[in-house]
Order: sequence, then C-alpha cells, then structure tokens
Amino acid sequence: MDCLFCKMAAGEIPVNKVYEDDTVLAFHDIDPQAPVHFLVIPKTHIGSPAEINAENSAVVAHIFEVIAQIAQEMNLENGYRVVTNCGKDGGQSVPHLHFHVLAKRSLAWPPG
Ligand code: DGP
Repeated sequence: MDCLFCKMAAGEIPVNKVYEDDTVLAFHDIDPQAPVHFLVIPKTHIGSPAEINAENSAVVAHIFEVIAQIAQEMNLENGYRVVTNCGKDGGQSVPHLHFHVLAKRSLAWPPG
C-alpha cells in the first residue's frame, strides 16, 4: 500500500522521532501549528478514526498512554490538546490514523 505514514512506521522515510515502540511511532509534525506539535500513529495501517473497531482498538488506548508519558517527559504541565481529524469534512489530509498533540500555547475553542 502506498501510504506515507506506513512508510514512516517501517523506517523507509526518515522522521524527526519523539517516541517509538513495537506498535506506535510519534514524530514532529512537518507543519507545526503550536510550539509543540507532534503526531502519534499506529504502525499498522488504520485509515482513519472511522476504521477503529473491536479488532484494532487496543492500539488506540496504547496511543493515549504514550501521549500521557510523552507529555510528562516534555513537561506539558500547562496542558495540551489531542486531535484526530476524520475524513474530508474533518480536515484529514493523510489517510492513516494519527493523533495530533499540540502544546505550549493557549489553544482556542471551538477550532475553525
Ligand atoms: P491531518 O490534516 O489531520 O491529516 O494531518 C496530517 C498532518 O501530517 C499535517 O499536520 C502535516 C503532517 N504531515 C504530512 N506530511 C508529513 C511528512 O512528510 N512529515 C511529517 N513529519 N509530517 C507530515
């Protein structure tokens, strides 16, 4: 499958890595929207949040554990935002599930 984030997860395309284990990769976003902006992806291909199901959801729980761990290591004690975009109207541009983590500035709500 010709998937950018699968290639990153497989080590075929270099990333500015934040964290990696057997099932998850985190790396800095190429177009940061906050002083801290990294993405966390499952290494297995899940196309979008709409494809999360009983068979593959364990990695999603693990991703949130990893985010909490990274946030502690990065001293994000003032808080952060975790965002996942789904489909065209949700603003998803890369069709591989990913969670944005944004921090180190005050973030407005609702998003645009
Ligand atoms: P979304 O629009 O929610 O699908 O977010 C996709 C994000 O992926 C976007 O913030 C930019 C980031 N991105 C796209 N291509 C690359 C890349 O080649 N490297 C990195 N580090 N990030 C990328």
